[in-house]
Amino acid sequence: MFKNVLRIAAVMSLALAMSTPALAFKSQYKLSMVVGPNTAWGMGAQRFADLVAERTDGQIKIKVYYSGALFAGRQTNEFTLLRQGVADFSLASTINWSPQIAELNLFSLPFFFENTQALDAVVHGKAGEQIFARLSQLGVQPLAWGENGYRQLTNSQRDIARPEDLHDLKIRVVGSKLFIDTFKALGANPTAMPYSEALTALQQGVVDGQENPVAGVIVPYKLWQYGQTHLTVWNYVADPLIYAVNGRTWAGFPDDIKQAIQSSADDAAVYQKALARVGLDDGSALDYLKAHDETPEVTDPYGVLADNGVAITRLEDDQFAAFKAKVAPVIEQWTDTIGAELVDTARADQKQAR
Ligand code: X2X
Repeated sequence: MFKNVLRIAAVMSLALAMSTPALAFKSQYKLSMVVGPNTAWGMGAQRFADLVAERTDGQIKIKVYYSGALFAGRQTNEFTLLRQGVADFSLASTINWSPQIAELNLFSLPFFFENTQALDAVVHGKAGEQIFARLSQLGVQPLAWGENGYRQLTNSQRDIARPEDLHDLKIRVVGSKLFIDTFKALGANPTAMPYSEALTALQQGVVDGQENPVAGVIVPYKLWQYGQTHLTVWNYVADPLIYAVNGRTWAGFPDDIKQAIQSSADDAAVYQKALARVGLDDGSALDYLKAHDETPEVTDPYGVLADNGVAITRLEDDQFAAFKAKVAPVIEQWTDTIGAELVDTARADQKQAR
Protein backbone atom coordinates (compact mmCIF):
# COMPACT_ATOMS: atom_id res chain seq x y z
CA MET A 1 0.00 0.00 0.00
CA PHE A 2 2.66 2.49 1.12
CA LYS A 3 4.80 1.54 -1.88
CA ASN A 4 1.90 2.27 -4.18
CA VAL A 5 1.44 5.67 -2.67
CA LEU A 6 5.12 6.40 -3.21
CA ARG A 7 4.93 5.20 -6.77
CA ILE A 8 1.92 7.40 -7.50
CA ALA A 9 3.65 10.38 -5.91
CA ALA A 10 6.73 9.79 -8.05
CA VAL A 11 4.67 9.57 -11.24
CA MET A 12 2.80 12.72 -10.32
CA SER A 13 5.90 14.79 -9.68
CA LEU A 14 7.39 13.58 -12.95
CA ALA A 15 4.20 14.60 -14.72
CA LEU A 16 4.40 18.03 -13.08
CA ALA A 17 8.01 18.46 -14.10
CA MET A 18 7.19 17.55 -17.69
CA SER A 19 4.04 19.66 -17.83
CA THR A 20 3.93 22.38 -20.43
CA PRO A 21 5.36 25.84 -19.73
CA ALA A 22 3.14 28.48 -18.15
CA LEU A 23 2.25 30.20 -21.41
CA ALA A 24 0.74 27.20 -23.17
CA PHE A 25 -2.96 27.60 -23.81
CA LYS A 26 -5.58 24.91 -23.69
CA SER A 27 -6.51 23.57 -27.11
CA GLN A 28 -10.05 24.62 -26.33
CA TYR A 29 -11.77 26.57 -23.56
CA LYS A 30 -15.31 25.84 -22.43
CA LEU A 31 -18.02 28.47 -22.02
CA SER A 32 -21.16 27.52 -20.13
CA MET A 33 -24.66 28.64 -21.12
CA VAL A 34 -28.16 27.85 -19.88
CA VAL A 35 -30.10 28.41 -23.08
CA GLY A 36 -29.74 27.59 -26.77
CA PRO A 37 -27.89 29.26 -29.67
CA ASN A 38 -30.87 31.07 -31.23
CA THR A 39 -31.41 33.39 -28.25
CA ALA A 40 -29.92 36.88 -27.74
CA TRP A 41 -28.03 35.28 -24.88
CA GLY A 42 -26.67 32.43 -27.02
CA MET A 43 -25.76 34.73 -29.89
CA GLY A 44 -23.95 37.03 -27.48
CA ALA A 45 -21.87 34.10 -26.25
CA GLN A 46 -21.00 32.95 -29.75
CA ARG A 47 -20.06 36.50 -30.76
CA PHE A 48 -17.69 36.66 -27.80
CA ALA A 49 -16.07 33.34 -28.77
CA ASP A 50 -15.69 34.49 -32.40
CA LEU A 51 -14.17 37.84 -31.43
CA VAL A 52 -11.72 36.19 -29.03
CA ALA A 53 -10.58 33.76 -31.72
CA GLU A 54 -10.15 36.64 -34.19
CA ARG A 55 -8.36 38.99 -31.80
CA THR A 56 -5.97 36.36 -30.45
CA ASP A 57 -5.14 35.06 -33.95
CA GLY A 58 -6.75 31.75 -33.10
CA GLN A 59 -4.66 31.21 -29.97
CA ILE A 60 -7.70 31.16 -27.69
CA LYS A 61 -10.50 28.95 -28.92
CA ILE A 62 -13.72 28.99 -26.93
CA LYS A 63 -16.44 26.43 -27.43
CA VAL A 64 -19.91 27.43 -26.26
CA TYR A 65 -21.76 24.64 -24.45
CA TYR A 66 -25.41 25.53 -24.94
CA SER A 67 -28.52 24.44 -23.11
CA GLY A 68 -26.86 23.58 -19.82
CA ALA A 69 -24.65 20.90 -21.39
CA LEU A 70 -21.70 21.67 -19.09
CA PHE A 71 -23.66 21.38 -15.87
CA ALA A 72 -26.21 18.75 -16.85
CA GLY A 73 -29.02 21.28 -16.73
CA ARG A 74 -28.30 22.18 -13.09
CA GLN A 75 -28.05 25.89 -13.71
CA THR A 76 -27.82 26.94 -10.07
CA ASN A 77 -24.50 25.01 -9.89
CA GLU A 78 -23.01 27.09 -12.66
CA PHE A 79 -21.06 29.49 -10.48
CA THR A 80 -19.46 26.67 -8.51
CA LEU A 81 -18.41 24.91 -11.70
CA LEU A 82 -16.94 28.08 -13.16
CA ARG A 83 -15.08 28.71 -9.94
CA GLN A 84 -13.68 25.19 -9.98
CA GLY A 85 -12.67 25.51 -13.62
CA VAL A 86 -15.07 22.86 -14.96
CA ALA A 87 -16.17 25.76 -17.16
CA ASP A 88 -13.44 28.23 -18.16
CA PHE A 89 -15.83 30.96 -19.26
CA SER A 90 -19.48 31.71 -18.77
CA LEU A 91 -22.19 34.06 -19.91
CA ALA A 92 -24.54 33.73 -17.00
CA SER A 93 -27.68 35.23 -15.53
CA THR A 94 -27.31 36.78 -12.09
CA ILE A 95 -30.33 34.67 -11.09
CA ASN A 96 -28.46 31.40 -11.52
CA TRP A 97 -25.50 32.55 -9.44
CA SER A 98 -27.60 34.09 -6.68
CA PRO A 99 -27.77 30.92 -4.53
CA GLN A 100 -23.98 31.24 -4.02
CA ILE A 101 -23.67 35.04 -4.10
CA ALA A 102 -26.26 36.73 -1.92
CA GLU A 103 -25.48 40.16 -3.43
CA LEU A 104 -26.76 39.08 -6.85
CA ASN A 105 -30.28 38.84 -5.44
CA LEU A 106 -30.26 42.62 -5.85
CA PHE A 107 -31.34 42.06 -9.45
CA SER A 108 -34.17 39.74 -8.42
CA LEU A 109 -35.80 42.22 -6.04
CA PRO A 110 -39.30 42.62 -7.47
CA PHE A 111 -40.15 46.00 -9.02
CA PHE A 112 -36.76 47.44 -8.05
CA PHE A 113 -35.67 48.59 -11.53
CA GLU A 114 -38.26 50.92 -12.96
CA ASN A 115 -36.76 50.90 -16.44
CA THR A 116 -33.67 49.84 -18.35
CA GLN A 117 -31.98 53.20 -17.69
CA ALA A 118 -32.19 52.42 -13.98
CA LEU A 119 -30.74 48.97 -14.58
CA ASP A 120 -27.92 50.38 -16.73
CA ALA A 121 -27.17 52.95 -14.03
CA VAL A 122 -26.75 50.21 -11.44
CA VAL A 123 -24.62 47.78 -13.44
CA HIS A 124 -22.38 50.59 -14.69
CA GLY A 125 -22.47 52.40 -11.35
CA LYS A 126 -21.02 51.87 -7.90
CA ALA A 127 -23.22 48.87 -7.09
CA GLY A 128 -22.13 47.09 -10.27
CA GLU A 129 -18.51 47.82 -9.44
CA GLN A 130 -18.91 46.37 -5.94
CA ILE A 131 -20.54 43.24 -7.32
CA PHE A 132 -17.73 42.73 -9.82
CA ALA A 133 -15.20 43.17 -7.00
CA ARG A 134 -17.03 40.53 -4.98
CA LEU A 135 -16.92 38.09 -7.88
CA SER A 136 -13.16 38.47 -8.33
CA GLN A 137 -12.74 37.96 -4.61
CA LEU A 138 -14.56 34.65 -5.03
CA GLY A 139 -12.25 33.48 -7.80
CA VAL A 140 -14.21 34.48 -10.88
CA GLN A 141 -13.04 37.36 -13.08
CA PRO A 142 -16.02 39.33 -14.41
CA LEU A 143 -15.55 40.88 -17.86
CA ALA A 144 -18.74 42.64 -18.94
CA TRP A 145 -22.45 43.04 -18.28
CA GLY A 146 -24.97 41.68 -20.77
CA GLU A 147 -28.70 41.31 -20.39
CA ASN A 148 -31.40 38.68 -20.40
CA GLY A 149 -34.10 41.30 -19.93
CA TYR A 150 -37.35 42.18 -18.21
CA ARG A 151 -39.05 39.00 -17.16
CA GLN A 152 -42.74 38.81 -18.03
CA LEU A 153 -45.28 36.36 -16.69
CA THR A 154 -46.92 33.72 -18.87
CA ASN A 155 -49.47 31.04 -18.08
CA SER A 156 -51.85 28.59 -19.70
CA GLN A 157 -54.97 29.44 -17.70
CA ARG A 158 -56.07 33.06 -17.74
CA ASP A 159 -55.24 36.75 -18.08
CA ILE A 160 -53.41 38.05 -15.02
CA ALA A 161 -54.08 41.70 -14.23
CA ARG A 162 -54.32 41.61 -10.42
CA PRO A 163 -52.53 39.58 -7.74
CA GLU A 164 -55.84 37.73 -7.14
CA ASP A 165 -55.65 36.33 -10.67
CA LEU A 166 -52.49 34.47 -9.69
CA HIS A 167 -54.24 32.64 -6.89
CA ASP A 168 -53.08 29.02 -6.71
CA LEU A 169 -51.49 29.06 -10.16
CA LYS A 170 -48.45 26.79 -10.25
CA ILE A 171 -45.57 28.94 -11.42
CA ARG A 172 -42.14 27.59 -12.30
CA VAL A 173 -39.25 29.72 -10.99
CA VAL A 174 -35.49 29.29 -10.67
CA GLY A 175 -32.71 30.78 -8.58
CA SER A 176 -32.64 31.59 -4.93
CA LYS A 177 -35.52 31.37 -2.48
CA LEU A 178 -36.30 35.01 -3.21
CA PHE A 179 -38.38 33.90 -6.19
CA ILE A 180 -40.38 31.48 -4.06
CA ASP A 181 -40.99 34.25 -1.51
CA THR A 182 -42.09 36.70 -4.20
CA PHE A 183 -44.60 34.37 -5.80
CA LYS A 184 -45.93 33.20 -2.45
CA ALA A 185 -46.45 36.83 -1.45
CA LEU A 186 -48.44 37.26 -4.65
CA GLY A 187 -50.67 34.30 -3.78
CA ALA A 188 -49.30 31.89 -6.40
CA ASN A 189 -47.98 28.38 -5.87
CA PRO A 190 -44.33 28.59 -7.00
CA THR A 191 -42.06 25.64 -7.66
CA ALA A 192 -38.34 25.84 -8.47
CA MET A 193 -36.85 23.83 -11.29
CA PRO A 194 -34.13 24.29 -13.91
CA TYR A 195 -35.08 25.57 -17.35
CA SER A 196 -34.26 22.19 -18.89
CA GLU A 197 -37.12 20.67 -16.88
CA ALA A 198 -39.45 23.64 -17.13
CA LEU A 199 -40.29 23.07 -20.78
CA THR A 200 -41.48 19.51 -20.11
CA ALA A 201 -43.33 20.62 -16.99
CA LEU A 202 -45.15 23.30 -18.98
CA GLN A 203 -45.93 20.92 -21.81
CA GLN A 204 -47.37 18.31 -19.47
CA GLY A 205 -49.30 20.88 -17.47
CA VAL A 206 -47.38 20.03 -14.28
CA VAL A 207 -47.00 23.80 -13.91
CA ASP A 208 -49.34 26.48 -15.28
CA GLY A 209 -46.91 29.29 -15.85
CA GLN A 210 -43.42 30.75 -15.75
CA GLU A 211 -41.59 34.07 -16.06
CA ASN A 212 -38.89 34.95 -18.58
CA PRO A 213 -37.91 37.76 -20.94
CA VAL A 214 -39.99 38.11 -24.08
CA ALA A 215 -37.19 38.65 -26.62
CA GLY A 216 -34.61 36.71 -24.62
CA VAL A 217 -36.47 33.46 -24.02
CA ILE A 218 -40.26 33.40 -24.59
CA VAL A 219 -40.16 34.13 -28.32
CA PRO A 220 -37.07 32.07 -29.28
CA TYR A 221 -38.47 29.09 -27.38
CA LYS A 222 -41.99 29.64 -28.79
CA LEU A 223 -43.52 29.11 -25.37
CA TRP A 224 -47.05 29.34 -26.84
CA GLN A 225 -46.33 25.85 -28.20
CA TYR A 226 -46.06 24.79 -24.56
CA GLY A 227 -49.50 26.11 -23.74
CA GLN A 228 -48.34 29.56 -22.61
CA THR A 229 -51.13 31.60 -24.19
CA HIS A 230 -51.47 34.44 -21.65
CA LEU A 231 -48.76 36.99 -21.01
CA THR A 232 -48.65 39.86 -18.54
CA VAL A 233 -46.25 42.73 -19.13
CA TRP A 234 -45.31 43.65 -15.58
CA ASN A 235 -41.54 44.38 -15.77
CA TYR A 236 -41.07 42.98 -12.28
CA VAL A 237 -37.46 41.78 -12.59
CA ALA A 238 -34.76 42.22 -15.24
CA ASP A 239 -31.80 39.87 -15.02
CA PRO A 240 -28.43 41.04 -16.29
CA LEU A 241 -25.95 38.56 -17.74
CA ILE A 242 -22.28 38.47 -16.80
CA TYR A 243 -19.43 37.55 -19.13
CA ALA A 244 -16.86 35.95 -16.86
CA VAL A 245 -13.78 33.75 -16.74
CA ASN A 246 -12.33 31.47 -14.08
CA GLY A 247 -9.91 33.49 -11.96
CA ARG A 248 -6.90 31.17 -12.30
CA THR A 249 -7.40 30.87 -16.05
CA TRP A 250 -7.52 34.65 -16.28
CA ALA A 251 -4.41 35.12 -14.13
CA GLY A 252 -2.51 32.74 -16.38
CA PHE A 253 -3.10 34.77 -19.54
CA PRO A 254 -0.43 37.25 -20.68
CA ASP A 255 -1.46 40.90 -20.96
CA ASP A 256 -2.05 40.99 -24.72
CA ILE A 257 -4.40 38.01 -24.47
CA LYS A 258 -6.19 39.58 -21.51
CA GLN A 259 -6.72 42.75 -23.52
CA ALA A 260 -8.06 40.83 -26.50
CA ILE A 261 -10.48 38.90 -24.29
CA GLN A 262 -11.61 42.01 -22.42
CA SER A 263 -12.30 44.00 -25.58
CA SER A 264 -14.14 41.01 -27.07
CA ALA A 265 -16.37 40.80 -24.02
CA ASP A 266 -17.04 44.56 -24.12
CA ASP A 267 -18.01 44.50 -27.78
CA ALA A 268 -19.99 41.25 -27.60
CA ALA A 269 -21.91 42.64 -24.60
CA VAL A 270 -23.05 45.74 -26.50
CA TYR A 271 -24.28 43.55 -29.36
CA GLN A 272 -25.89 41.05 -26.98
CA LYS A 273 -27.75 43.77 -25.08
CA ALA A 274 -29.02 45.31 -28.29
CA LEU A 275 -30.40 41.93 -29.38
CA ALA A 276 -32.10 41.51 -26.00
CA ARG A 277 -33.78 44.93 -26.32
CA VAL A 278 -34.88 44.97 -29.96
CA GLY A 279 -38.54 45.89 -30.19
CA LEU A 280 -38.75 46.54 -26.45
CA ASP A 281 -37.07 49.95 -26.22
CA ASP A 282 -37.42 53.32 -27.95
CA GLY A 283 -35.86 51.95 -31.11
CA SER A 284 -32.20 52.56 -30.25
CA ALA A 285 -31.35 48.85 -30.07
CA LEU A 286 -32.55 48.23 -33.62
CA ASP A 287 -30.84 51.42 -34.84
CA TYR A 288 -27.59 50.27 -33.31
CA LEU A 289 -27.82 46.83 -34.92
CA LYS A 290 -28.73 48.25 -38.34
CA ALA A 291 -25.86 50.70 -38.17
CA HIS A 292 -23.59 47.68 -37.63
CA ASP A 293 -25.08 45.68 -40.50
CA GLU A 294 -26.79 43.24 -38.18
CA THR A 295 -30.26 42.02 -39.08
CA PRO A 296 -32.06 40.56 -36.07
CA GLU A 297 -34.54 37.83 -36.92
CA VAL A 298 -37.26 39.27 -34.70
CA THR A 299 -37.80 43.03 -34.47
CA ASP A 300 -41.25 43.02 -32.86
CA PRO A 301 -41.45 40.29 -30.19
CA TYR A 302 -44.90 41.37 -28.95
CA GLY A 303 -46.17 41.23 -32.53
CA VAL A 304 -44.87 37.67 -32.84
CA LEU A 305 -46.66 36.72 -29.61
CA ALA A 306 -49.93 38.27 -30.78
CA ASP A 307 -49.65 36.55 -34.18
CA ASN A 308 -49.36 33.25 -32.35
CA GLY A 309 -52.49 33.76 -30.32
CA VAL A 310 -50.94 34.90 -27.05
CA ALA A 311 -53.27 37.24 -25.12
CA ILE A 312 -51.19 40.15 -23.83
CA THR A 313 -52.18 41.99 -20.66
CA ARG A 314 -50.61 45.38 -19.95
CA LEU A 315 -51.10 46.64 -16.41
CA GLU A 316 -52.83 49.90 -15.56
CA ASP A 317 -51.06 52.01 -12.94
CA ASP A 318 -53.34 50.88 -10.09
CA GLN A 319 -52.94 47.22 -11.03
CA PHE A 320 -49.19 47.64 -11.09
CA ALA A 321 -49.35 49.27 -7.66
CA ALA A 322 -51.34 46.32 -6.30
CA PHE A 323 -48.58 43.86 -7.27
CA LYS A 324 -45.94 46.16 -5.88
CA ALA A 325 -47.71 46.49 -2.54
CA LYS A 326 -47.88 42.70 -2.09
CA VAL A 327 -44.13 42.22 -2.44
CA ALA A 328 -43.05 45.09 -0.15
CA PRO A 329 -42.34 42.70 2.78
CA VAL A 330 -40.23 40.48 0.49
CA ILE A 331 -38.07 43.44 -0.46
CA GLU A 332 -37.60 44.37 3.15
CA GLN A 333 -36.67 40.85 4.19
CA TRP A 334 -34.25 40.29 1.31
CA THR A 335 -32.56 43.65 1.72
CA ASP A 336 -30.91 42.17 4.83
CA THR A 337 -29.68 39.13 2.91
CA ILE A 338 -28.33 41.21 0.03
CA GLY A 339 -26.84 43.81 2.34
CA ALA A 340 -28.62 47.09 3.10
CA GLU A 341 -25.56 49.06 2.03
CA LEU A 342 -25.48 47.55 -1.45
CA VAL A 343 -29.23 48.08 -1.87
CA ASP A 344 -28.78 51.74 -0.86
CA THR A 345 -25.87 52.11 -3.26
CA ALA A 346 -28.03 50.71 -6.06
CA ARG A 347 -30.79 53.18 -5.18
CA ALA A 348 -28.28 56.04 -5.30
CA ASP A 349 -26.97 54.82 -8.69
CA GLN A 350 -30.53 54.88 -10.03
CA LYS A 351 -31.11 58.42 -8.77
CA GLN A 352 -28.02 59.66 -10.56
CA ALA A 353 -29.43 58.35 -13.83
CA ARG A 354 -32.62 60.41 -13.54
O1 X2X B 1 -34.14 29.49 -16.21
C1 X2X B 1 -34.53 30.57 -16.63
O2 X2X B 1 -35.67 30.99 -16.46
C2 X2X B 1 -33.56 31.44 -17.39
C3 X2X B 1 -33.25 30.77 -18.71
O3 X2X B 1 -34.11 32.69 -17.63
C4 X2X B 1 -32.35 31.59 -16.55
O4 X2X B 1 -31.36 30.95 -16.74
C5 X2X B 1 -32.40 32.54 -15.41
